[in-house]
Amino acid sequence: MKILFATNNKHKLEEVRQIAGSGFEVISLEDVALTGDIPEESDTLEGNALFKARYIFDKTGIPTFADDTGLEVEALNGRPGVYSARYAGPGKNDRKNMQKILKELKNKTNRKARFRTVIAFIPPDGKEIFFEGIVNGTIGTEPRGSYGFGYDPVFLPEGYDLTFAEMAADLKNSISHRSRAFAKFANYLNNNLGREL
Ligand code: ITT
Repeated sequence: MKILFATNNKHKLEEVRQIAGSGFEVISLEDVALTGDIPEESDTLEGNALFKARYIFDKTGIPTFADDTGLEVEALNGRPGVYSARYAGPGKNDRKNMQKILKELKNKTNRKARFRTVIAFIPPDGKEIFFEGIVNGTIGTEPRGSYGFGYDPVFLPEGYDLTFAEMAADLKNSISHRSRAFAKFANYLNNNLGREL
């Protein structure tokens, strides 16, 4: 079964390929020779995920999915949320984004946060399907660890004294927002599309 992942983030692609295992062939934008940023202008994760998936499906005709992910911090009223990629301003820079959050949370006792991933999938008939995955946790006081990407060094998932960036990929993938959303997606593919893709 071949599905196209509309992402320019190679860490996400690698994660999803590990999560998918051998059940699905996840092909990339590179495999279909599409380059360039896909615009993200919606004010919801659902809107951005759908736009990315639809944009690439319309160009390729291949069943396509995209994910949009946000880090939602309780004491910041859910920010950065859908603006996670550009939180510290234009130009994506993980370090600056994390520093901004740590500064805003300085002296705050409520450090609760969650990662939320929304996957949008456009199947062969062109309709739109969504899957959500959430992991709860807290924001640490300084970045720790070198695995993963994005905000992983400051996020400690519930039940662990480790940041996502201190976890080997297998452990992050067994509990992460993205793997939870992808598990629902894989279940849908197995139940609805069989081997026809
Ligand atoms: P695409 O849109 O091309 O898929 P992106 O990096 O722009 O890639 P998002 O808009 O979904 O992806 O990401 C929003 C931000 O959240 C961005 O700063 C990511 O680095 C970060 N992020 C996404 N998934 C994450 C994860 O699993 N762990 C830590 N940070 C993550």
